Amino acid sequence: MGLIEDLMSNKYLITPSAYYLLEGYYRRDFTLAELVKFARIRGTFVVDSTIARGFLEEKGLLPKGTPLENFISGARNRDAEGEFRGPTSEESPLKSTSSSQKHEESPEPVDTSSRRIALSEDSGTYISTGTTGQLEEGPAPVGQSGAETGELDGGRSYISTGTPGGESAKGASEPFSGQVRSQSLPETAPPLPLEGESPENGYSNGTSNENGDMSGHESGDEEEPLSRVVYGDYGVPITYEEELPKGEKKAYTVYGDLSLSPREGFHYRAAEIPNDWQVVFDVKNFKLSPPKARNANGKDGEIIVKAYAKLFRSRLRKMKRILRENPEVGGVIDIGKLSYLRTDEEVTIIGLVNSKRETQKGYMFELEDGTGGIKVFINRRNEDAKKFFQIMPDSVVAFKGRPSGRNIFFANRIYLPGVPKFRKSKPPLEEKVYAVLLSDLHVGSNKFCEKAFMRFLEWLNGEVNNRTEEELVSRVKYLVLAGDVVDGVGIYPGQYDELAIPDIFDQYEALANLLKNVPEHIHMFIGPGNHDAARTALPQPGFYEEYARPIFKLKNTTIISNPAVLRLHGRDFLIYHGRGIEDVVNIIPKRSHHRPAEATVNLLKLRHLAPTFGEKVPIAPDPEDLLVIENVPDLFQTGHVHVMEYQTYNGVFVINAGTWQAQTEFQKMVNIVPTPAMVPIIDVETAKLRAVVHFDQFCEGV
Ligand code: D5M
Ligand code: FE
Ligand code: ZN
Repeated sequence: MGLIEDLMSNKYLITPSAYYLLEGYYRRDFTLAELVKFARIRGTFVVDSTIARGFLEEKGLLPKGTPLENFISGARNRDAEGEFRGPTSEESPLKSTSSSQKHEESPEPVDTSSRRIALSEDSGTYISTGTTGQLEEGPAPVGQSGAETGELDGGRSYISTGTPGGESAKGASEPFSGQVRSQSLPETAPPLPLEGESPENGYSNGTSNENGDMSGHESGDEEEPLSRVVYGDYGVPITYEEELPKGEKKAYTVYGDLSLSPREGFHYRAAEIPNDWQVVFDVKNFKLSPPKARNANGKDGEIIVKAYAKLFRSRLRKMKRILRENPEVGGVIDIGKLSYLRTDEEVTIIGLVNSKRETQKGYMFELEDGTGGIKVFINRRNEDAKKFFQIMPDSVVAFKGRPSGRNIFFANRIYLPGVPKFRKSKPPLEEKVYAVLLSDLHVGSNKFCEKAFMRFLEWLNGEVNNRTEEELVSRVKYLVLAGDVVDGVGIYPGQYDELAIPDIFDQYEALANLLKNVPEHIHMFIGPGNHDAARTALPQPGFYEEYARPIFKLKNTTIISNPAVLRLHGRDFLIYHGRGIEDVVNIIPKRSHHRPAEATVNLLKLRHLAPTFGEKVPIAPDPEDLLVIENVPDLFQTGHVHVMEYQTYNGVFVINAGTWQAQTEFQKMVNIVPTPAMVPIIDVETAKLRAVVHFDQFCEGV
């Protein structure tokens, strides 16, 4: 048994990057018990690269302070998930937990050497991996300023269908039966007919399922290599197959025989409406060459500063522009010029929040703007003080107030970049057109709800239950897939056991074989997520064509980046896989994986898709920050957390498209409860929800 299996049998997990760091030493230089003890003392059951590195250092196998990249590229010629790490949190001089800084009201002048993010290229400062502070519970005022919460339970009715054909990949041939539950927004949708109204009307079972076998091919041939590593950008391993026991054969379908065509006589109004779409923002249109680091033997973290300095300068520049659009943000002055002011003058400063913490009487921030850094204090009695909880480290905000002589700025207002409350309405459309928003199909997982997805494909092909559904299907003109379109291979420990298709090439082939059955007049947009064969770090320009070729060949399909902005009939749809939600949940009190729309609103208010550096989301050291939400979209779609939810915030429709994967063993361990196989349909004209169609009853027991 290998390291992964040994750890798992002890209920420990290991990330791929940590695995690559440790595997060469396992059993030769350390035992399982030593590693488990090391992780246990640190209170984690996940061995990640920080734990692995600390462990190797303690064992004397890795010289203390060796930059990870150096160690890996020199000694092992591998990189670790694009993780660029400075000192670990224990070494960070800026631990910003409230306990370490208790009762401090008038702190000493800012020490520039301890700033987390250097904006200047020659600065000798560095970025810590960032304990961003155990924030104390406090009011979390999201939903203020006119947020409306979507009503999920409105207008639900149940319509029974016939017995749609379908077959599991395992070859079971009994037809499944069930219901399609359509859910429409009460104010926009006509009432749905009730049970039994026209269930079997024109329903055809003549899909390929009837002809039986959809089996693709067999894999796992003894002649094939038993494990494989594929390297992406920066030498990051993107996929690998764990070793198969010798001789084991796996048979699985790639849906090669699935062939649906539109129901005869079904009228697609959308096919007659002219296409009107544009990709207005795509990461591929920017030149993203990684910064050159000739020598990694400099001071700890120096490389990281150099690599990311441009990115943070770009962030600051873009956010300043956004903040200045707010008419209340006036009299902006560089932090470096504050000392020239008379102390009673009220001014506004804009900067990157390097750290924040709670003090006895209020909240303290460290702010930096490229001309200098300063501590900012706001009293807890101030109405704006509660915005403290919404500010994620490394985001950019503005403070209005007065500087004191002691290098401290006393703020009385805080401005988040935010979203204007009112916007010009867009001209109406001549005809209704709809867009279907999907995410996280995870094709290749044995938890992929294939029956439900096939039923959905049949539905798009006109196998509808009533007039309301007919109208919906008839006007669907666009279909968006926001990442994790396949399950990938080697994404998390133990994933192999849950793969129906253990080969990344076959997974994309399977996906393409499914999507071939989307009616041709529907234009598809497909972007990557963290399970896909793509650069792991954000932003993700697209899929690696070599692995995902079948989806590049699909008709009427545009491969988009993550993030991307689509303009459909003049409405801007921001499409983002959504990893940033994880950081929101970890940093902002009261946010939860189960309420992704709320968390997404927090990102929108900060106008950034992944503000915090060094936490869950790997961010590439690109010269430009492409994760700034420069223009407010009409609709903001995410995925990733596998929960369908939506709300409207200041006119922006925010929606998480959910998933097509039932709960995995890994998600059970971390208590993630997905809501699979729910299809939100968007009215493009209003960029808001038209209906949610349920296929989840076909996903039970997956
Ligand atoms: O993410 C599916 C869900 O699992 C999403 O809520 C994030 C969560 N997730 C993913 N990786 C981790 C780790 N390492 N720890 C805790 N939670 C995690 P997906 O991207 O589909 O795997
Ligand atoms: Fe996912
Ligand atoms: Zn994901």
